[in-house]
Amino acid sequence: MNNSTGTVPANSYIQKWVKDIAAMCQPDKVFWCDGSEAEREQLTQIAVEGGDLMPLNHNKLPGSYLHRSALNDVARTENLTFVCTDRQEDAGPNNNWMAPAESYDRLAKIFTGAMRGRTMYVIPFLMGPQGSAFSKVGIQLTDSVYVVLNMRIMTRMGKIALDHLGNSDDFTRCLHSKADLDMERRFICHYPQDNTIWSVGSGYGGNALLAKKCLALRIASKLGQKEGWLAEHMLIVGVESPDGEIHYICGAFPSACGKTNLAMLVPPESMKGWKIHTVGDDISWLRVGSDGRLWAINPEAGFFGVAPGTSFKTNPNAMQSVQKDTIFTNVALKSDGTVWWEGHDDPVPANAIDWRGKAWDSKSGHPAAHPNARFTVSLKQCPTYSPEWEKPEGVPISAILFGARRNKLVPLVYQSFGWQHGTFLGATLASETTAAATGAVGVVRRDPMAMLPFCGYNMGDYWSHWLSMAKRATHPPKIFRVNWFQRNDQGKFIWPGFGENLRVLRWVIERSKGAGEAEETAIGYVPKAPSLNGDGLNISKSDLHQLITVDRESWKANLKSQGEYFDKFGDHLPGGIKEEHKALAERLKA
Ligand code: OXD
Ligand code: MN
Repeated sequence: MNNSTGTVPANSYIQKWVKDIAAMCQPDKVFWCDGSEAEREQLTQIAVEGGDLMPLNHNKLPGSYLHRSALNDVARTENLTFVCTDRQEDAGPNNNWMAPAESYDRLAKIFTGAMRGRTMYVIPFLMGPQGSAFSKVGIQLTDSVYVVLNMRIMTRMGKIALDHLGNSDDFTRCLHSKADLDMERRFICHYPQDNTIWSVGSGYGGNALLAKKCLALRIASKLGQKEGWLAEHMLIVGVESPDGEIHYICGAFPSACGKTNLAMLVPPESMKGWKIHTVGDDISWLRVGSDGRLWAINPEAGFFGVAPGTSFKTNPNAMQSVQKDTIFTNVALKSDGTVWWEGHDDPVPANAIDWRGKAWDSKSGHPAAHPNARFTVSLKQCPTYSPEWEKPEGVPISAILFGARRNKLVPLVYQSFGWQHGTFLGATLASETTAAATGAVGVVRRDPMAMLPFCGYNMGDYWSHWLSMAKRATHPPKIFRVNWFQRNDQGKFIWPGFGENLRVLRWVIERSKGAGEAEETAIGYVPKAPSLNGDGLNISKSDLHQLITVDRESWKANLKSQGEYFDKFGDHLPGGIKEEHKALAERLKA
């Protein structure tokens, strides 16, 4: 190819595809990435010269940079995200849908000539450990050097991916252009039948780092259905008890509900000898092992974490992770060339440059950092990083948590009666919305398995797939629902959360081993207070009681809204979910 930099891979499928896309997008140059250190330096320099990255104070934050996005491009745009299948019902009521031909046609018009005057980067990336049966390869083409540098942190990028792929055609074709960043011409389209993603008009993480939500969840969930595994919006954490036994737990929570915090929590003073091992904070791929258990890998290689609210008090391990080699997006810049956000340990700066690049002081009346400001950093920089992340077979999962933000109704923790009931607990997950997606914040929306924005096919079929796993997983993990977010009548959070969540994990592990005290209620097994209590928990008896009480009348009222939601899935709603809904109603009546 004329005017290209780097080594063209031998794989003829890649060569042909890149040639076709270049003919459409018409970049000035093609840059073939190899993932090397020298290349990182070169790309960083390009990004700094082009204004995509600003160097921070390298004495205080070595190797770290600030990126400011366009003002209209600060979160995932779910309303502009589509699953393009031949039949609309295969995308389901949970997805926006466009017919593939129409969508390719509309987007091709926007992509045509979109990279004129720009460089098109070719990014091969591997999702999952090298040599693992779990792993998948993608190739992303993009005109954003910021995207390349983020993908370099978030994935295993370059030669390692090409080596894994060899001469095969089996890779996800990911095309991305910022184009003109116009919301009217922004589309994030998925073509599961072609193993293809086209994203145009946004440079924001979840819209533009196509490895993450687009491939590792939307495309992968569909591949999982076809191939018999699960792609989930779940953290993976290893919990080691004082006697040295490690149990791995997966946890699904909607965006910005504390997955990153939970994945790297610090045990409280009162739980000496307990240790945490971080395998992942956002995405799990789960398969049935030959032992009948579920095994999980984290396909990613970094954290794309929410900065506001992160501090040495709330998440010391995240803070330690971002002391070097970090890309900060839409945080505030202090006069000493370091960064700040709402909830940071440093005092509110007298003045700063806000995320928009404007002078800011505490009287400005708006946050200095965008509420969805982010840090991108390698997993390996986390003090609790677990080398099990590299294991091709993954880690065996003892328990799955489904969590969400609910002021009232949902107890701190309860266990399902079995796999089918656990699937029902996931299917009925609902949460108050956050700033991670555009739209109103704080309204309750149903978010089954925390996958509503990320399930790449009909959610009813996805629940069937979940139910079918029980046939092959003879020793499946136990399933729990958790809620750290109950408030009292004064509007205050009742549960201290953060490190104290380990008390809940301790009970979860005991229950997974067939031990632990619980009370059987209409909604599931709820812990007895002493299982959570003990040294150092500064919480009144009545508050503790509220945390683990099942309010039958409120649950009865909730049944109707569950039923209305399920009705949307028509014939695709599996019998097992209907059965559980009916059984819950009967238990509540009894
Ligand atoms: C994320 C999200 O960035 O869920 O992980 O929005
Ligand atoms: Mn997420």
